[in-house]
Amino acid sequence: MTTDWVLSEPPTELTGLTAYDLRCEHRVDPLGIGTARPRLSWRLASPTRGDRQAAFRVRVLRDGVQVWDSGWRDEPSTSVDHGGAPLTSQTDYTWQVEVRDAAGRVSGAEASFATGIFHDDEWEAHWIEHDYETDPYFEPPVDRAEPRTVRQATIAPPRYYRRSFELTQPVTRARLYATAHGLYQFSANGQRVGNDELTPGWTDYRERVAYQTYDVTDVLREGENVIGAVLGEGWWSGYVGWDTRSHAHHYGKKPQLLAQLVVDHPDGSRTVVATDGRWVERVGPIRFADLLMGESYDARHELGDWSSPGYDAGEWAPAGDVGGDVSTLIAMTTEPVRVTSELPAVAVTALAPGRFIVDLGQNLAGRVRLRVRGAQAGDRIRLRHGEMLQADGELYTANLRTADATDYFVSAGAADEFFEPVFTVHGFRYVEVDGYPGELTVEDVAGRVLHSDTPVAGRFECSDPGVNQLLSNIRWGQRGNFVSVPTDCPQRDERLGWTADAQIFLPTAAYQADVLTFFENWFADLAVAQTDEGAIPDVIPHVITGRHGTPAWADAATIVPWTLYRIYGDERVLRTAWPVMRRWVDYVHRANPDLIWRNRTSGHYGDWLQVGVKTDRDVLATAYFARSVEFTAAAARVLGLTDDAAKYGALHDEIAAAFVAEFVDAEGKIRGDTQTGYLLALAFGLLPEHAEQAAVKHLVADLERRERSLTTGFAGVALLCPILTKYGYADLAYDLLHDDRYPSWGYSIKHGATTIWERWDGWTEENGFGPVAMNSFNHYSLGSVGEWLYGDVAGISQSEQSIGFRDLVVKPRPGGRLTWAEASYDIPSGRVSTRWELSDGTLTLDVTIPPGADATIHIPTKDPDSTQESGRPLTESEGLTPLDSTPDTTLCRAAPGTYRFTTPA
Ligand code: RAM
Repeated sequence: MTTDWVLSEPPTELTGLTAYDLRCEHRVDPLGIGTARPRLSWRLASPTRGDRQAAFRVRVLRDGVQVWDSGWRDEPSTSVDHGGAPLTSQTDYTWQVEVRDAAGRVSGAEASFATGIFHDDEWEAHWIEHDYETDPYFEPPVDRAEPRTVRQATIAPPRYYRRSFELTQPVTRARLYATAHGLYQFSANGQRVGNDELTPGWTDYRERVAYQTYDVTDVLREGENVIGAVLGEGWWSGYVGWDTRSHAHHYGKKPQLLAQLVVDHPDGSRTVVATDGRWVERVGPIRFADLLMGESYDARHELGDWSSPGYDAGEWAPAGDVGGDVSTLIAMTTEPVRVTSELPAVAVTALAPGRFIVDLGQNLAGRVRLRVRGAQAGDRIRLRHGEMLQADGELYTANLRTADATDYFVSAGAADEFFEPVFTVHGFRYVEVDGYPGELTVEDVAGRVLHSDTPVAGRFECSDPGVNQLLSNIRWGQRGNFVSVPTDCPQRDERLGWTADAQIFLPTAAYQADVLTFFENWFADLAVAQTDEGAIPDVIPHVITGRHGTPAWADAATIVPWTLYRIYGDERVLRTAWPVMRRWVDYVHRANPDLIWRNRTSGHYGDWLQVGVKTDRDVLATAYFARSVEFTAAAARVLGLTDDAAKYGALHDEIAAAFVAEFVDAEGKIRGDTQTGYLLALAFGLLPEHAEQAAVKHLVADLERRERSLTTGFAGVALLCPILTKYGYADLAYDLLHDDRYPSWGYSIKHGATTIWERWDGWTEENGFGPVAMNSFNHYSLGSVGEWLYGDVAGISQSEQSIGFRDLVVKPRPGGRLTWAEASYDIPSGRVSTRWELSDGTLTLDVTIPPGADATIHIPTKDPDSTQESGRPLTESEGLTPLDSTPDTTLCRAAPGTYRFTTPA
């Protein structure tokens, strides 16, 4: 287990300005980076108020010899691109950062990274596969008794590959570069290599196949060595999505493996062992594996020490060598999927002899680890996974559609056996264990939580258990759906990178984890999927044909890069995305010269899964058109593209004017008169002032008319609480937050939700389970309210002009049932924390601003003049500059440091 997905402790016992959390390409000590000019960054902490980085110096070293020195730079920046000669392929580097404070005191920190394989001609590896010429393609999955509802025969059993080789010299360094068309897990000399799961992850394999780099120095030795891998189908050739035309085999018909082991010896020589026809292969205990369908493991077919020296592989067959085309290979640029937590079972209920329901207490994406005691050889145990139970206590699986989510374990008859599948992942809270010998107990089952191991970046907690549960559900929604790509759901036959879901949830996701490289990687797939005309498919990676250019979905093309840039302050994101952004808005513009986006709206889902009302589709589309053009103009400004900035800036204003002319009536009502219509217009800044006020009035009136009940779907819900708060109706936002009537977040929580549901009516008292055709209980989209919890309730956000949170806005909003709330969040330059508490008529607000940022702090108060900081008037407080306060807010500007404000509440 790598992390338990909690925010790390900040550095302690500081004596002065300290650089910590060094990253190369935004990753900690990465191996196998793919660029010769990596981004190097660090965070700052200091025990001293007002402390800042006056200057920094970065050096890059190879074997202790300096290859680049940035020289001292009098800048507050906490990141720099390697500026020396391009780095060398397959080489280890260390790098050091020194930071100097205003008083001239210097401190430093060190980290490392290694480059990957930069040049195609360095690859000696060939793709290898099972030789289907000499062996029938399909080996029946003997252990899966049930006839399949779908074309199962396309899935072949995973195969084991191995290669034994001699090393005649000691090993100074050994790196394994590995990937697959399919899914792989490597072993060397009897040990598993690394702890990554579902490698190489899902990318648009037609263009980009990521290889991973592992350090295996300590595993190899002089004499005989063995490396080997088990290879499954995964996204390459297994079931993905629901599209019956091409349910499986999206990229290829059979899996292939490619790997290159590079061993350095003391005399400077190198041994390379690469996949080729000298590898041998065979089937083993995994008889069937598919991401959607599940896995079958027959312990009677275990291969013993198959990846160890001295093993007799006489019966293994030569692997088929299909050549060395490495044109699609790229270095892995983001954290892989890992098992990040293990959850103990909370309850086991016997339904019949040998048949049990296990409750893990949490809906999650992953799989179980099962202990089997006292089984006879050949006993078969079936595990079915589901998110909910039916009223009769049986597993609810109707919402899985054709995803079987069923694993099988066949015993070899040993006293104690363990089973955990390798090449599948399920979305579930409950497991039905059928065929278990004897009594199953909670000790026999654990939930293994799998997701992309994006570094945790934030935490939020408050006095209200319901709100904490909501936050927990949002976090688990993120964990369950950030599985290599941002998916809509982890359980049914879908699990696709729906673009609207991703762009809507991104701001919330970024408060909880560092998702920069995760989204950069996904955006690279978005870029390759852009059509010649400029449209963006609805799902990325692009595996569902015929749907592209949908309002709010395709706009991920502009929203994702601009949002990433704003949050992480890395211009490279915009440079890469620029052509995609421009081509996307030009596509919409060409089809809609009158600037109302009515044409080429593809499937047009509107404000998806609204309840009771339908937001006008042209309103939604045109608002998004304006938004995309606004961000395209903004990107052009950052990139110094003056003409484009002017052109798209003007276009944006014209779209906004067209929006008003077309949709806003004399009373300021927006066509359709729905909450989402007003929210879009307000949030995207489309209205002149008088219309803005009217829109707020109509929005509030609609909520009041409905007894403060929401009607928003995926698009509108993200804007609801932030916009109400912005316009002075935080009390309404809190009412929605605490509401537990249908439809609301609280309604699902009242009924036991541990994740965010796809639909407000996923389950209702009146109708029970919602429409079975589409009813996921783990969808993050409606969880986009998380942004408001961090940004407004705890009060951590940035000013409109700010990039990378350098200009923080600390503006907590005590309200609702809350008596306290707190959050911490890792911005690029360090950690921000806020905590407010109401007690005995006093509001106490604790704030920590890291070096590298400044903050405007808004302290809600009954009496602005009596606000104090650490018992002193603000004017006497070091690091603070009082600003003009309003009757209900004390305002000040704060330098880095830790502050405690108190004020009458
Ligand atoms: C559903 C997905 C997704 C949504 C699309 C329109 O199939 O689950 O959440 O974006 O439809």
